[in-house]
Amino acid sequence: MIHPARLTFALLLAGSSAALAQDNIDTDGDGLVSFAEVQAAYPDVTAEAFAEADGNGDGMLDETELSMAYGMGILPANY
Ligand SMILES: [Ca+2]
Ligand SMILES: [Ca+2]
Repeated sequence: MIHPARLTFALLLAGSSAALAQDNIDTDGDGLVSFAEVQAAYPDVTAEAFAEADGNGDGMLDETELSMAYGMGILPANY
């Protein structure tokens, strides 16, 4: 059985690595990742995949949407 504290630690690690990746993708540093910024990092990501990741449909990925995109495999987990 996995100790609950270890599981929490693993989740924290996963969260911080997603934040790091966001820093790399967010080239203009506004805290949101546009489709152009995603494509600069991942040329293979389509507009359809971006729209799928953009949960609230505002055309930008915030930290929550970005980590979901990684979790769902829309964006490559290992940047
Ligand atoms: Ca940006
Ligand atoms: Ca959004």
